[in-house]
Amino acid sequence: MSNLPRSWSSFLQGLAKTKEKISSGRETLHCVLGNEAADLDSMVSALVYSFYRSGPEETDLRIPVINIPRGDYKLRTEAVFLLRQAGIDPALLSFIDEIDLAGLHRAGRLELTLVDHNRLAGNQSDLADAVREIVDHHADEGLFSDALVRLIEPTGSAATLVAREISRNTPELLEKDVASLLVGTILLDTVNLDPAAQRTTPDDQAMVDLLLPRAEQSQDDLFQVLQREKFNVSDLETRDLLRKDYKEWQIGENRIGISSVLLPVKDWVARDSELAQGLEAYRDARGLDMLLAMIAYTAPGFTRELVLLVPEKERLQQLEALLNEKGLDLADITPPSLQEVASDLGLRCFSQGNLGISRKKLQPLLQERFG
Ligand SMILES: [Mn+2]
Repeated sequence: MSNLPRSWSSFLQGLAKTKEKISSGRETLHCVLGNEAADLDSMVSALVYSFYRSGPEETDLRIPVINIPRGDYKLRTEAVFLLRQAGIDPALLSFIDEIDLAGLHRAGRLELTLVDHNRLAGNQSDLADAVREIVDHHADEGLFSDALVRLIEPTGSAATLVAREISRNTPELLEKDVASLLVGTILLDTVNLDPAAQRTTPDDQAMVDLLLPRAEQSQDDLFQVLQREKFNVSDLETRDLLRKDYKEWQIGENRIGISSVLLPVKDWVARDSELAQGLEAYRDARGLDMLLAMIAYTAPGFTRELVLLVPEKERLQQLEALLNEKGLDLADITPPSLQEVASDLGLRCFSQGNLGISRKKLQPLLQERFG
């Protein structure tokens, strides 16, 4: 590689300066875009591949773009943790609501690298002409056959492919913080290289072996802390808890939203004295006829709870009847402090004795009854 990039710290400084010029400038920008789930792999691969492919001049900088709005960043708690540990200020990052990729493309100013996906999201398919490079570990959909770089292999993590490219060409770039970002991502994606998870390839193993000494961290410690942070919702308020893992369907005449939540009802109530109002605000903002929060946690045994918010009395009764008929084994645990407001709003909290009914299983039951 002739274009030896600068150091990681000067790359980050460059990003800070470039952010100001994105909208005002006239030059072509090369953006490195992760997928729209924006998990840790997408973020780290975009960041580190941008670093690797940036040249020494400010104009040769590649810009990582995180494919979610900035307001959603705090929901990716494991990424918040790992990037903070690597000393990255999230202000340096460009999120999808902060950079007008379509506008840049119309102005002929956009070049794109796709990482951690090889097909553009539906609402981004207009950007196809701008795609120059792809680094991904999903099944190859055979698109962009003219791309200058087309590195698509089924490794456990896209970060493995990024690490392998760097180690082959410019291994000196794999300094401590860069190595720790990459290896943390690979460990999380491969469930700590556990063969039982069937996500680990020899390349993942080889990159972990290469990166760990540079990251100066123990494999098990790093994996455990990331795994814990992934489920650490202590910084999230009710609205964020509801939207962290949320799906919505129109089923017959019902608009139905189901959140998966990791916090027991009693802890949730203790943390948010306005929980009922928070749930209602969330339901109202999305125009839902039914809001369900499916709660699962391990303390110490695996436990499920279910929160229903259905303002229309008849629909609430229909829903409860369906759930009982399908054997969810519900018992009312609506906290006393909520009872008055709960009956006004149509809010019920239950323990769910049947641990086998997840959101994936419940949705078809709703479809069958209300569709
Ligand atoms: Mn991935």
